[in-house]
Amino acid sequence: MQSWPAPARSRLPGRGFPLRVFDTATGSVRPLAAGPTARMYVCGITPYDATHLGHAFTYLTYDLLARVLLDAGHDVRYVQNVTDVDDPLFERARRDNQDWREIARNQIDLFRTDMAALRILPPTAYVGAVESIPLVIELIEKLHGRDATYEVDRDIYFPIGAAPHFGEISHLSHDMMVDRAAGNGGDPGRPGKRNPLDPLLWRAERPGEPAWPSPFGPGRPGWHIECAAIALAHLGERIDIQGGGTDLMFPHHECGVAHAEVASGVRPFARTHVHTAMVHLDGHKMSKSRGNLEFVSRLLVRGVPPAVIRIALLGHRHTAEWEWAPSLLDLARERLARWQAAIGHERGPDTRPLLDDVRRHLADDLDAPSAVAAVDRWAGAALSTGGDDPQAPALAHAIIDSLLGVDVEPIMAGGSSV
Ligand code: 5CA
Ligand code: ZN
Repeated sequence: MQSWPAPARSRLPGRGFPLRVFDTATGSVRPLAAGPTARMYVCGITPYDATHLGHAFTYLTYDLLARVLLDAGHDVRYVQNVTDVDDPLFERARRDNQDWREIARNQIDLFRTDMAALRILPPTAYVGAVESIPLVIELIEKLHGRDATYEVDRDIYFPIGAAPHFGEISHLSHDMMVDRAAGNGGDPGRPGKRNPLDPLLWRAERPGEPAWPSPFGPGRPGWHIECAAIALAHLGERIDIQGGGTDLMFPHHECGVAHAEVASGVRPFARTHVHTAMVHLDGHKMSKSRGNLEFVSRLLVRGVPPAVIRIALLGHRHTAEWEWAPSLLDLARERLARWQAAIGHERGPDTRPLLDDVRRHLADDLDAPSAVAAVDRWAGAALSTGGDDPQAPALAHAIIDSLLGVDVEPIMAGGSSV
């Protein structure tokens, strides 16, 4: 599947700091300790109701993470999927009397456009579930060979009893796991399952649903096995970062990791589990099911510059939930104007402390708000006391562009923008 165009990235002097990041499985901030090539898998959208600001905040998290790794001298191999075959997508297609393939196509296009507008670094491989069905079949066969599949009325399940470390990412009680599985596409109440938490690997064909041929009969993949198959095939048996929103911790990531580890025999599949906290609106998680959404494209159509949206999102840490409010755009607009004016000056204050601060804050568990505050301090000094370094405005521009992903168009003192 086609990814979106990569934004230009300015070069910076020196090197960034090694990243420390909060890992869900251990519940602690730890050094990432990736090799020269960092491997990252991030769960992509199910293509309907894209791109809301919760999606945007999640993909901004991994954009910042990739920027920190690149700045520290790593290559980044980044894979993201598209869940372009799934129950919620079919439900939406039925509701709107549209073809699910067409909804998926249009929404993936919209998502790409929004990501490019927000200058989110694209994955090196952007991979659809439909195009990966042969990989899924191969992985189910591998699990079958390891005695880690069973059948319930032609559907194929994964026995979590085959995964001795099941539960060690999310650390939930059995009852909480059952509850979360029920609310996230699972079927804990289905008779005939060995364990209520066992996830579906292959769903046999049902009338009115799309199906693909397989050695276990026509049908379609379960959700978690798709991401496991794509990650294993495109990144290998061990990755550095598994990412997505906190809503994916259980059952999705727990099950996907169990599939990968049982199939490969390599543990841990993911060295670090990074989860982005949920963006809320009207007091609840911004979600398709509730419909409390604000869209990137709606803001863009209203004339909000993409840099303003990005700055509004950068004001929040990825580890804490927050509530969207339109007033955040006003604050971001004012902030951008100050940065533009500061960079429009012919000279400015020394940028070495700025570069050091932005690098240090981002390497500290992606502390974007503190990095933004460091830019504010530099811009404040540029606008008040001035500074006499003729290189400073261009360097500040490069720092903000390369590490925060904001391309600040300078506004010259006369008011014209360049
Ligand atoms: N296709 C699956 C993953 S394989 C999926 O969860 N799709 S999604 O469209 O529902 O969500 C896409 C990404 O956005 C996921 O990583 C999800 O965790 C994240 N996300 C969804 N809602 C929010 C929100 N309100 N705040 C932050 N992130 C969110
Ligand atoms: Zn996923």
